[in-house]
Amino acid sequence: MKKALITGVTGQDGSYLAEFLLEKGYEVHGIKRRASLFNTQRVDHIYEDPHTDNARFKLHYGDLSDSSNLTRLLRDIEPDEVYNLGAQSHVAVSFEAPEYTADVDAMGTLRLLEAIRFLGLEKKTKFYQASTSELYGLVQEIPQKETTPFHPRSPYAVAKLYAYWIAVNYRESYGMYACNGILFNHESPRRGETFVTRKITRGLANMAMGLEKCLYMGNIDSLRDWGHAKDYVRMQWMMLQQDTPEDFVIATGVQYSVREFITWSARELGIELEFTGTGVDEIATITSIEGDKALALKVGDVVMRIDPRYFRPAEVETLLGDPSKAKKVLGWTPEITAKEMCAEMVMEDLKSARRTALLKEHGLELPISVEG
Ligand code: NDP
Ligand code: GDR
Repeated sequence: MKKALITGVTGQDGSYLAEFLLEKGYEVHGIKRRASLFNTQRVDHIYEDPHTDNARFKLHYGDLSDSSNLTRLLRDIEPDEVYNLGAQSHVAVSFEAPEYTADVDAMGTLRLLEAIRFLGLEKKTKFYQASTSELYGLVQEIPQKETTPFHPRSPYAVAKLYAYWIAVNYRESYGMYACNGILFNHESPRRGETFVTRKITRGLANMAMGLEKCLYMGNIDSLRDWGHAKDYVRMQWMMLQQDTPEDFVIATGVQYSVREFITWSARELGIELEFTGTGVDEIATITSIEGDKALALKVGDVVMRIDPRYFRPAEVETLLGDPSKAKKVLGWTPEITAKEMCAEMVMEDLKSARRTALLKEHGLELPISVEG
């Protein structure tokens, strides 16, 4: 039975990847951080009581800032595959916490690679690094492919640039099977609430149920190439099943604006919007409502305003990936379109908003708004 170790197993991708590898028959080990509240919601459904025989999903406490912890875990588990998905992954937050982001996202990657080498596992353990389209930042070429020059635009992207190159360096220096998946934005109903797609689907669903008043957004002209996390974790595994390690761009090859994503999400709730005004004065107003999903809203309501607090000190205006190498070499193509994914996210958030509204009706107030 193959063994995999996933850092970031409690995150969006980690949870889908753990499910995927369990289905493939792997023993899956995941690193979770100590927190004062439970933080394993995304993997609770695959939790197995460690006291039962043959449990194949095992969680360990750990942190990418702690070399001794990582080394001990690698020594005990001796994994065939390591997926380094753990990171402070929010671009805007990286401007607030640049040093922490560098420690976890850049140095954390080095700590893992060095532990593999120190333990003499460099010929056994394959290593996947969660690299990112943010490396392209101020884009030098459209669409972006594996050979496009990098120009990172945030402390997050600069930290990930180090991680990218240290993975390449360990491959070239020590013959390690280490590779980078340069993944463009991918989302799902499990996406963190402060990333733009989820902020929109959750915010509009909450408004439909009368739980929130308005969405406050940053740069809605921003263009992204959005895919579904389920398609992208399949690709992470495929990258480690080759004879030689290589780096791949993973994207859909289609881009949309944040404004378009707001429009689609509203339509899933039967709402048509009109965008008026420019810059920080732009607003989105409801022009019609069909069906009974948005009971708490009415024509004329303003559901989106711009809040400059969500502008970034340096913005990545446009990202569009060229996944042709992944298609040619690995036979990978994404199966879920951005629009289908948006519909799934809105429906899941609507279900959750309905539950919250019901609890509220019975006197239980839950916190709603999330800054991001
Ligand atoms: P999430 O933010 O959903 O998950 C990040 C995971 O990292 C969480 O499990 C988090 O733990 C964990 N983590 C954070 N800090 C530490 C630390 N100090 N030590 C150990 N673990 C830590 O990210 P995604 O699942 O969306 O992304 C996975 C990876 O892919 C990340 O590295 C991200 O930067 C990268 N990436 C993501 C893309 C996307 O569009 N989703 C695109 C390209 C790259 P906790 O749950 O406790 O917070
Ligand atoms: P990104 O994702 O920065 O691309 O990083 P995010 O969803 O945060 O932003 C996408 C674009 O939307 C614009 N935007 C807003 N973003 C947020 N979060 N909140 C807002 O209110 C808002 N309004 C407009 C942003 O400015 C940006 O242009 C994600 C993360 O998952 C990274 O870890 C990953 O590496 C990259 O995708 C690829």
